[in-house]
Amino acid sequence: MSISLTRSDFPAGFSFGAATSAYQIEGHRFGGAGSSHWDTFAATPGNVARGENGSLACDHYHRFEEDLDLAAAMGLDMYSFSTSWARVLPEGRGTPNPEGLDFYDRLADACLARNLKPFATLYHWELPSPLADLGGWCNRDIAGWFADFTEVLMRRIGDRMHLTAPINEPWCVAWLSHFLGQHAPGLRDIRAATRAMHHVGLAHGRSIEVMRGLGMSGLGCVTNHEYAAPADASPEAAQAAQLYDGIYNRWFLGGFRNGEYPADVLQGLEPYMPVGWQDDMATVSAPVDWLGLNYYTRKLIAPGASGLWGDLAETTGDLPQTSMGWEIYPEGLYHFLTWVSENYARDLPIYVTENGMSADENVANGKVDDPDRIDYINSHLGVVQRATIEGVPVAGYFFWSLLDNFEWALGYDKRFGLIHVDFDGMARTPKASYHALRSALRR
Ligand code: GCO
Repeated sequence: MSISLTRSDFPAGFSFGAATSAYQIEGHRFGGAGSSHWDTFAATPGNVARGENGSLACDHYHRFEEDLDLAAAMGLDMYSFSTSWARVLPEGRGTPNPEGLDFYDRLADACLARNLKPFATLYHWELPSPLADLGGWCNRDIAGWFADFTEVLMRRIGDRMHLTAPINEPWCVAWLSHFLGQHAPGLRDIRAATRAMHHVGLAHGRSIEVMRGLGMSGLGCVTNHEYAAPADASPEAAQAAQLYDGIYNRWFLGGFRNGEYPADVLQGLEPYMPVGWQDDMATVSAPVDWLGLNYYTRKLIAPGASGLWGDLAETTGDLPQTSMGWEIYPEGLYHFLTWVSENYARDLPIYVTENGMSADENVANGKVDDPDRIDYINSHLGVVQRATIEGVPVAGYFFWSLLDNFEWALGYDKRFGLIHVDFDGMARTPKASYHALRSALRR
C-alpha cells in the first residue's frame, strides 16, 4: 500500500512533519526533571491504565539522535516537540535545572543538523507539582509563572525555533482535566474548570508577549477540534451538539482570535469566571503568526442524564473506528480547515499540527504492517489537499506521532507511531506507514 499524494500535490513550501511530546516520549525520571502532576496523577490508582506512567516512556532523553535520524530519513521538513516545564524548572519557578536546558539545547541543534525545522510547544501538560500545590491552572498567578518559564527557556533555544506555540490543546489542559477529570489533575469541578478555561488563555497571551519581547517570530496557537454532530434528530441533541462545539471548538479560538468568548458557553460559565476577566482579553488575544489545528475524529452528542449545564453525552456512530474507539471521519478535518479559515484565520497560515490514528500493532519478522494507518493518512491528506486547492492557506501537516508513546490515561497500548517502539527493549521499528510516507515525500 502507498500514499497516493506527493509534495507536488501541495502548494510550494508546504511542510510535512511529525509530532511528539515531552512526557509521552522522553523518560521523566532522567536529567533532573522535577515531579509533575502527571507523575502523581499516574501514581494514583485508577487514573492510568495498568498504573503506567511517563517515567521511562521511549527513553527519548537518551535516544533523541536515533529518533531524529529516523525523522530525517523519512524526508520530513519539520519536527514538532514539546518541552517539559518540570524538567526545566523542577520547582516551577526559580532556579532552572541546567541539565534540562542543556537537553533542549542539544535537541534544537540536533534538529538543525538534520535539516529538520524545529517546532517547539512549551507546555504539553506536565505541570510542576509545586505549582499544582498552589492551585495550578485554577490560580491566576500561573500566567506569570508560565511567562517566567517562557523567558528562561526561550532565552536558551528561541534563536533556533522555526515555529513556537505556548500551550498544546488548551481544551485538554482546562476542560478535559478540570471538568471531565480524565487527565491530570483529575478535577471535576465547574468553578475550577472555568478558571482554568480562562487562565490557560491568559498564560498563552503572556507567553506570546514574552517571546515577542525576545524578538521571536513564528509564534502561534494550537487548538484541538472534534466535529460535533447531534446523536439524533431531536432539538435537544442539536442543542447539546452546539454547546459541545462551543466548549470544544469555539471557546479558545474565540479568545485567541476575537478577544471574546462565545456567548452560548459564557452563559453557563459566567457565574464561575474570575472577577475582572474581561480586562485580560487583550492579552489572551495577543497577535499570533499562524494557527495550529489538531484533529482526529467526530463525536455524536446528546444531552447528559443529569440535566446540569455542560452535561453532554458522547455516543459513537457506525463509521470505522481506531483502537481509541474514535470514528475515522476525514470530512471533519476539511470542515475545520474551511471553518477556521473563514472565521478566525484572517489570512494567517494554518497548520494541521496533529493528525493520526492508533492501532494495536506488533512486529512480525522485523516488520509492522499498518494498512489502516496508510488509509487514514491518504484520506486525511486528501482533504487537506482539497482545502488548499480551494484556497485555504494550509502551510503544513504534522503526523501524530513519530513514535508509539505514552497515551496519557490509556497508557502504552494505544500505538499512534509511524515507528513502533518495543517498550521492553526500546527497539524502534519503522512501520509500513513510515516507509509509505518516506517514498511519497521523496517522490
Ligand atoms: C492530544 C495530544 C496528544 C495525544 C494524541 C492522541 O491531542 O490529545 O496532543 O498528546 O497523544 O492526540 O490522543
